[in-house]
Amino acid sequence: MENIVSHTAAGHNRPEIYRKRRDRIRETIGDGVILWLGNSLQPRNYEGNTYPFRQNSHFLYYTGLSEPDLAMLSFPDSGKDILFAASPDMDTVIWNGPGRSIADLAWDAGIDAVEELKQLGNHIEPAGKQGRMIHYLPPYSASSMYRIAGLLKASPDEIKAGVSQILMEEVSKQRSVKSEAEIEQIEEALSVTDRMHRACMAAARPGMRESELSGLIQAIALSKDRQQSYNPIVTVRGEVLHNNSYEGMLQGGQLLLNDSGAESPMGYASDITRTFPVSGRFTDIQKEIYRIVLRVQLDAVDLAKPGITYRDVHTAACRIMVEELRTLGLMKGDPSEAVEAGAHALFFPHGIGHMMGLDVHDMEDLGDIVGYGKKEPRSGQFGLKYLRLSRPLEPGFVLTVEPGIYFIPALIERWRSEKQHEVFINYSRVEEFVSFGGIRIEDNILITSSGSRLLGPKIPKTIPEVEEACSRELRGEWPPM
Ligand SMILES: [Mn+2]
Repeated sequence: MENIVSHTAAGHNRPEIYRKRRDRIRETIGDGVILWLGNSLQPRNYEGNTYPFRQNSHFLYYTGLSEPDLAMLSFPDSGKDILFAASPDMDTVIWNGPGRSIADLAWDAGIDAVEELKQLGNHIEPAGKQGRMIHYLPPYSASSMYRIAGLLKASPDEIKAGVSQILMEEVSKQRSVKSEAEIEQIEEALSVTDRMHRACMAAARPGMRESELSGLIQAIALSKDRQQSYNPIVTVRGEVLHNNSYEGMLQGGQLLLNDSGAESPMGYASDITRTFPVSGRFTDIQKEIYRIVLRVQLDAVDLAKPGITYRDVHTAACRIMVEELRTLGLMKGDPSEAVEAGAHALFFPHGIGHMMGLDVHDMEDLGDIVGYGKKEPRSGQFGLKYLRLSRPLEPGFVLTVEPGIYFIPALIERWRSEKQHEVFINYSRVEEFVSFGGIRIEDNILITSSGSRLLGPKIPKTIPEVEEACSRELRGEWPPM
């Protein structure tokens, strides 16, 4: 178990944490050389005008270093690591400042040996000639692909084919179980996210634009020098699952869906969704649908514990949803059969949740190794194919629990015309809801030895809590709330 690290305590025991993480991965890999590439700045519209920098999460996990253009080699046989960084030239110092020295970076990461970045190839070449395996993870950006291809003198196709399966598996195993230090980071991120969501509920009113609320919640994070874990979804069109436009105008009677979360100082994600009435009061029919989503969410949280598969939690959640939708007359027939057939996916076309850590969809760059067992391929069924986590839960996993009910006009129209699942769906009743929008409720939980624990502060979630939070006034100080 790692010690709890406080980001305010000048990171005095950080080097030890990263050294231990690398010791473990070196021991499990056993031989060869592990190549870790940090990220580079990415151009926005020309090379000198870049997106805000975000470090590669694996590099962050094993070094804690968040500067661009770093690399590391780990040698399992000797138990050593070498950090590679470029010494700044005078132009860089003038335009970007001197930055931290390579020696300081290495010290913070607990690495004993440093080299100039341009020497990296000179260390890889002899290893390759000696026939030693070069382990690397799949590059997800074109620039990393280009760098690895150059270093290993191979084509992008060869690089894709040559990724280290064992490294992917061991990294996934190690990063899936969160330490206390990591949980502390996630809860720290959630404390900012709590304020983002409360401020959004308090500020929203008819006549506003979605962009004003999106700007407000991002300002709260930015004023604490935090990025968002992902592009926030702030929309009155909640049925568009990843709606990334903010041009909609808020109208009385509509619901606003806010799916957003700040990053922690060390880059950990948070991922929270709340849906609330623009006018501050739910209508009766909104209450009905909201109550169902909330019940499904609470029941799924209750079910999550070590040993149960997340696929079973997902299936149970879908069944409860169908039972409830039956009482509203939207569905009919046997709930288990309806879920088996995938009929519920008309209303709930995604999975119940995913792993979360340094990435909001933790380690999605490693593919289904993270969320699925070796003998369990992902389903191709509509809806179920978006279940990102299926495997048995273990203590230390951090997950999102995020059911939703959506009325997607194009999908309803398509299914109705194709007479899909007519035994389970009452289309004439569904038509009455076609302009309803969508509701999602999402929290982040930690799997404990006996069950689960909700992470972070309690963010308004029940109908009375949400209506109370909507009735508040934003306070005058900056940042609000
Ligand atoms: Mn999520």
